Amino acid sequence: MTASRRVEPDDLRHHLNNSRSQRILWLLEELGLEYDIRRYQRDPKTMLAPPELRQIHPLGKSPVVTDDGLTLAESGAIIEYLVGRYGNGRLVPAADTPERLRYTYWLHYAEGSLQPLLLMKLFFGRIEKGPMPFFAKPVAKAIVAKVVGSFITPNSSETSAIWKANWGAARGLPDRSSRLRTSR
Ligand SMILES: N[C@@H](CCC(=O)N[C@@H](CS)C(=O)NCC(=O)O)C(=O)O
Repeated sequence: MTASRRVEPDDLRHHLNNSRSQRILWLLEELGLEYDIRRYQRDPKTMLAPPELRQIHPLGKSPVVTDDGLTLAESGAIIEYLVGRYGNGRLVPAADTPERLRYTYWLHYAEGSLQPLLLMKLFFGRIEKGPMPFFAKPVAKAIVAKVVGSFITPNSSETSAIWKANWGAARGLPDRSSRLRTSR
């Protein structure tokens, strides 16, 4: 880890507990940057972010960073910004190479393909356990079973199989998912 920048006092990361912003903290550490953190706590009942986070960015989500007067949300955008501005060529493959395309693919895959399925799994898993009149329970259970069985499980199995096959290949193991190889 090399320290490459002294962050000004108003440069901040806005950290919501138990959230994706952990990944940005990890990246800031890898880049050896100094930074300030402002902490926010989720509402323990709804698990939503507190309203103060909307004063930083209208979406009111985490992660969000403030740097040099710029406020930026969205994990992938923040990662590209930090690596591009402070990485000095580290942590990113050279432009216009198959490796760079692979990097871009997986960066977007996390939020674009994988995370929506994980969230659906989480939320649908909560429905059955939530409070509801006893007569509504069988209906709720049937709806959850239908959505989980016909959409969430098949999609998440396929999505994680592709992920595992590709990361195995990245570690020198056989790549069984040729459909996702970058070709030029
Ligand atoms: N796609 C966005 C998702 C941001 C997001 O939904 N963050 C969650 C935390 S992991 C959040 O702020 N949840 C609180 C809320 O929705 O009120 C990203 O990757 O930055």
